[in-house]
Amino acid sequence: MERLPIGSGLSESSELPFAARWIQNGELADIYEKVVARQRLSREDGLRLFESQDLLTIGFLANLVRERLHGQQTYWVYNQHINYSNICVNGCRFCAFSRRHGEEGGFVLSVDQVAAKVRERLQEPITEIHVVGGCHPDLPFSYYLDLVREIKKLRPLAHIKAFTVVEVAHLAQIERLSVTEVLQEFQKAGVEALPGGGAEVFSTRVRELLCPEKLSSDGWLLVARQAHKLGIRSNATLLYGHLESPAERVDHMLALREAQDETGGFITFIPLAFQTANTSLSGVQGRTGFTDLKTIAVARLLLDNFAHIKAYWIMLGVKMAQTALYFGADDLDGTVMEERIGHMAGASSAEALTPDELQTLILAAGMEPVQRDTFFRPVRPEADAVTEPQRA
Ligand code: V47
Ligand code: SF4
Repeated sequence: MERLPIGSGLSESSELPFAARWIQNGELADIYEKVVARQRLSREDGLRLFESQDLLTIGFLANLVRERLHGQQTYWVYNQHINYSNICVNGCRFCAFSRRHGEEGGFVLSVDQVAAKVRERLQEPITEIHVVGGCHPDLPFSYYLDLVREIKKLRPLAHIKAFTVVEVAHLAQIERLSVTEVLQEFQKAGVEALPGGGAEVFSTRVRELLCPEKLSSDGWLLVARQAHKLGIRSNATLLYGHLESPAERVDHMLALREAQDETGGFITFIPLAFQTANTSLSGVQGRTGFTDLKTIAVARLLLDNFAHIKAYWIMLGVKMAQTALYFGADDLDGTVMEERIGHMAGASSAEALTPDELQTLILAAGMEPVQRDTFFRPVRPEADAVTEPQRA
């Protein structure tokens, strides 16, 4: 078989004879050729990538795709995370954040308390407010709508990315509304996108062990499709590094790829690295550096219809997230500012990074930082009016 040069599809100058020999004589040569020819990878290819210990080749392949799509551009967003409540009926075994109703440590922020958090940062040119919580047994729909309207009033120029597919389905259930009705009301109130949480791993085996109470994988995909149909785009996550097998990771990615073929509504894919502390899986040692980098890289290679792969520094740690930029990731998420889900489960990263810190990380990796909004449109702080009008 005729061997393709490294960098086919890229520039001549990206030919690397040593890397070419390494890859073309290696066990992943046929996958390399598919990647260069822009062919879709199969389930079998995904499994072989996870089985292989040739991490540098896997990273090289993922980086070919990343560079083809984004060159050296690496995205970050000026965002603020708000967790309005941690009270949840689901009790997922991997979650250290949630509490049952009435349990010590449970909280619900009032709309005024959420507004105060937004107001505290009005001087900063934040372009995205990310809002997630648990599945509260009886917070009324009006609370969620008031929350969104209040944030929108205070921050009319920011995008509101709020409530996972699981929260949306839960609300529909307790309010006896259709999912479409809930989504339409959210949309009218000011929700522009949904965060990607709640997908976990689509494997029924794992869900039965870890989150039997939670919306099923079919349900998750259905609600995401419904949101996309209404023009509400969303993210997609994979929680990895616990009881799931590599095959279950691959199948999860392929289910998302199929849904994305249909709707095109997913913005970015986010592998969430499992944090073990304070969970009932504390003893599980499911993650290594290889798992982190391979999962990002395999996602970049299998999810050929996703424009973006996020290295979420909160869960990965800053250094691993920076390294992941050479394993297929093109986005670091953002400033975040206050994070509970990972930190209550022992994440050792900071809870916030400044824009300078994010840009320094990207520059130190030899890449070009691009500030983006929720939909990955570039933000130029000097030119775009991103500082909100001041209100009392
Ligand atoms: O669904 C829960 C995960 C998710 C743990 O869309 C854990 O931009 C790791 O949705 N270790 C919620 N992960 C977070 C989420 C999110 C986060 C960042 C960006 C975006 C986005 C979305 O957190 C949950 C669950 O999968 N999670 N416990 C844990 N111990
Ligand atoms: Fe509830 Fe989400 Fe935690 Fe599961 S992961 S217990 S749904 S807050």
